[in-house]
Amino acid sequence: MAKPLGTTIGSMPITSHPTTEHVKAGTATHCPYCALQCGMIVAADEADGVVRNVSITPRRDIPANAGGLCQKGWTAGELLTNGERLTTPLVDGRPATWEEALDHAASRIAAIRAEHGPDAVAVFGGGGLTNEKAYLLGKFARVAVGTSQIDYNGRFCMSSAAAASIRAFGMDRGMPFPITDLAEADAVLIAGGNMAETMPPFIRHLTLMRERGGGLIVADPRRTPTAAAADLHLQITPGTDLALALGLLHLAIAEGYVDDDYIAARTTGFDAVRTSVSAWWPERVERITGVPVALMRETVRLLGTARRAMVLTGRGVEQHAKGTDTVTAFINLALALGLPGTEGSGYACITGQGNGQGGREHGQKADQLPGYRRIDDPAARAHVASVWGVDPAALPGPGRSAYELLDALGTRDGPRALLLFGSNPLVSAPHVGRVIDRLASLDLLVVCDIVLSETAAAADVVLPTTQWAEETGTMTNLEGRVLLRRRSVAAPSGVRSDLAVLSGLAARLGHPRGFPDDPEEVFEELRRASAGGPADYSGITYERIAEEGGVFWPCPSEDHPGTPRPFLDRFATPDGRARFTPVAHRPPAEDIDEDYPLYLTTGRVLAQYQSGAQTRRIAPLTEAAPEAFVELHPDLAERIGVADGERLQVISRRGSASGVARLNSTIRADTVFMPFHYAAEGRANLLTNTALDPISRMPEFKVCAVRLEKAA
Ligand SMILES: Nc1nc2c(c(=O)[nH]1)N[C@H]1C(S)=C(S)[C@@H](COP(=O)(O)OP(=O)(O)OC[C@H]3O[C@@H](n4cnc5c(=O)[nH]c(N)nc54)[C@H](O)[C@@H]3O)O[C@H]1N2
Ligand SMILES: Nc1nc2c(c(=O)[nH]1)N[C@H]1C(S)=C(S)[C@@H](COP(=O)(O)OP(=O)(O)OC[C@H]3O[C@@H](n4cnc5c(=O)[nH]c(N)nc54)[C@H](O)[C@@H]3O)O[C@H]1N2
Ligand code: SF4
Ligand SMILES: [Mo]
Repeated sequence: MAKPLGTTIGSMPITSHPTTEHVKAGTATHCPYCALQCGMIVAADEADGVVRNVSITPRRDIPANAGGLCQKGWTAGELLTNGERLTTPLVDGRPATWEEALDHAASRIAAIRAEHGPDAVAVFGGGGLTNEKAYLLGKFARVAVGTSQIDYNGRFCMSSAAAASIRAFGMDRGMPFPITDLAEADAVLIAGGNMAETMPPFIRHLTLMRERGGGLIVADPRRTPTAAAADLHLQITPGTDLALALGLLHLAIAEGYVDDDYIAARTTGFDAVRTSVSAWWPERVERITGVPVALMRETVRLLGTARRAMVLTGRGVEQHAKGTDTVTAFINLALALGLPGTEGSGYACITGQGNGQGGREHGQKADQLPGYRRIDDPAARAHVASVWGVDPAALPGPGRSAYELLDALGTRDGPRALLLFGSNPLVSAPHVGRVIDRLASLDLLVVCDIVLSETAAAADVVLPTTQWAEETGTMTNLEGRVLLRRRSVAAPSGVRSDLAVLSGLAARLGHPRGFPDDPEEVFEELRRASAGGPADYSGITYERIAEEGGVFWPCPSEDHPGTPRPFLDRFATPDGRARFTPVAHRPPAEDIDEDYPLYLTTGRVLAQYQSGAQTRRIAPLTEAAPEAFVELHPDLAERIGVADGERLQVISRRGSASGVARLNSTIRADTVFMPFHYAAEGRANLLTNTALDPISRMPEFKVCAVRLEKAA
C-alpha cells in the first residue's frame, strides 16, 4: 500500500489555517503565482503610502484550494514589502522620470518602425499577466505598433497540450471539468506532473480520491513527492512517453477495456489509431521506456475498470519536440476508454502559470485574436477589427513563435526592438546563451517588471509596474474559471500599471484612444471582442465573478450560468465528435551518445517559482531552496567521484552550467535533473535544446544529452 499523501510538504502546512486572532480585515483576492490561483485574504497596515505587516489567510470559499496554500502563497506578502522592488523607471541604467522613459521608448519604437517597418518591433508577453493585460498587449501590438511579431512565454508552457486538445476536441480548455471532480474519480493517471511541489493544495483533491479507494498512477523519471505518494510509479526514460501511451492503448485494446459504444457515438477515427498501436506490444514498450510490463498492465487495469477515471498531463510529457503527439497519444487512450466529455471522467492538461489559461485566449499569441480566435480566419478578423474600430485588412497576420522570435532578434530579417511584459527569458528560454546574444544585438529592449530581473538588467528602458495585490484584474484558473484578483493594498509611489504603460506608449504612437488604463473598462471591451469566439467571456462581469466566486467560460450572455463541463453533450468540433489522430513514437531530438551519455531533464522545486525573479528575493524561500542543484543517482556520482554537496559542471552541446550534487537513489541512473529557477552559472537553460515541436513550437526543455564533470 502506498503512503498516504501528506498534509505537509516542505516546511509549511498546506491544508490548515493559521491562527486567525491577529488577522486584520482584508481583501479577498488570489495568489500571485500559479494556475491553481488559490484564494487568499490579504490584509496590511498602511501609513504614508507605505505597506507593512502584510498578512495572508487562505480562503475556504475557493474550491481549488479550499483553505490551503503552499509555502509560496503563505510568503507572498513579502513581494509587497520587498526592498528590491523597482520604483523608478530606468533609461540606460539611470533613473528617469516616467515622461522621459515613455518618450524615449516611444520615439525609438517610432524611429525603428519608420526605418525598418512595423515587424521590426516585437512584443513578448506572459501567462502571468491578467486577461486585461494580455488582451491590451495583443491589441497594442496589432493596432498601435502594427506588428505581427508578438508571442509569449505560454509557448514554453502548455502549448503542446493546447494544440493536442484543439486537434482532438476542437477547443482547448485545459481542464474541462471542475477540479473537485477529481475527488470522485476511481483512478487518476498523471503523466509528467509533480503537483505535490508545483501545486501543493491540488494534492488535497487526490487525497480525497484515494481515501475513497481510488488509485493514483504517476509517470515520472524521478521519484518525486507526487510519485512517492502514488499507488503506481512508472519510472520512465525521459522522452519516451509517446511510446508508453501507445503501449497502454495497445494493452487496453488487447484486454478488452475499450468502450465501443462511446467510440461509436462520440468519436471519429478510431480504426486508424487501433491499427497504429497494433505493433506496440508491451515488451517492446518496456525496452524503450524502461517501464515494466506488469506496471503497464496494472495501469490499464486501474483505468479500464474504474467507473470514473482521469488522464492528466503536465510539462513532463508536453515540453518535448514531440509534445503535441505525446499528448495526442494520451488523449487517444482516454478516448478509447470512453472518458472525455462524460460526467466525472476526462482528460485535462494541468495549466501552470497564474493566468496560463486566460493568457492563451485573448490575443498575445502569434497566431491569435481575442476569444481564442485564429488570426488567419477572415470572420475572426472582421469581428475583432469592428470592435477595435480598424479595417480588417490593417490587422497583421500570424507572427513568429516565442523561441523563433527570440532567435530572430537583431538578425537581418528579424525585429530590432523588443517590448517585454511579464517574462524573464534570460533565465527561462532554452539555449539561453544564444538568447543573451540576440537580446544584446537589439537596437532597443524595453522591459516592464516589478523587480530588476536578469532580463530587465539587460534592458535600455525599464518600466516599474504594479503587481497582483496592488491592482485589479481577472485571472482564469486551470479549470477555466474566471476569477477576480482584487486590489488589496496601495502600490508604492513611482510605479504604474502595465495597462497605464500600454496606454502611455499607445498615445505617444498616435493612439490617444482605445487603450484605457482602467481594468474594468478593458474587460468590458474584451467581453465584446471575445463574443462568439471559442473562449466567449461576453456574459462575464466583475460583479458576477464577485458574487459567484468565479464563472466558467464559455459564458455567452449575462443570464448564462457558465460552462463547468463544456464537452458533456458534444465536443467543439464541426460534427461534435472527438477526433482520434494516429501518432508515431520517435526518439528525443538529441539522444545520448558516448560524448554526452546522460539525459538531462529540468523542472521545478516547491519553494521557487519559474525564473525565480520573484521568489529568489523572498528570504524563507531562498532559505528553503537556496541554489541550483543537480540531482543524480549515487552510482553515477561514484563513477565520476563526486560526493553529495560537491559542485558539479553539467555540459551539453550548447553550454555548461553548474550546481551542487544532490544524491538521490530514487532517480534513474541514466538521468540527471536540474531545476530551472536560478541565475548565472546555475541556469539549466544554458544546456537545454531548442528543437521545436512542429505544431505547438514548444522547445524540448525536458530532455537533452549531457555529461558531468567535477567542478575544478
Ligand atoms: N513551485 C513551483 N510551482 C509551480 C511553478 C514553479 O516554477 N514552481 N510553475 C508553474 C508553472 S508555469 C507550471 S507550467 C507548472 C508545471 O508543473 P509540473 O508539470 O508539475 O512541473 P515540472 O517540474 O516542470 O515537471 C513535472 C515533472 O515532469 C518530470 N519529467 C521530466 N521529464 C519527463 C519525461 O520525459 N517524462 C515524464 N513523464 N516526466 C518527465 C519531472 O521530473 C517533473 O517531476 O507548475 C506551476 N507551479
Ligand atoms: N529548462 C526549463 N525551462 C523552462 C521550463 C522548464 O520546465 N524547464 N518551463 C517553462 C515554463 S512552463 C514557463 S511558464 C516559463 C516561465 O518563465 P518566465 O517567462 O521567465 O516566467 P517568470 O519567472 O514567471 O517571469 C515573469 C516575470 O514577470 C515579472 N512580473 C510578475 N508579475 C508581473 C506583472 O504583473 N507585470 C509585469 N510587467 N511583470 C510581472 C516577474 O517579476 C518576472 O520577472 O519558463 C519555461 N522555461
Ligand atoms: S499552489 Fe499556486 S496558487 Fe496556491 S498558494 Fe501555491 S503558488 Fe499560490
Ligand atoms: Mo509554465
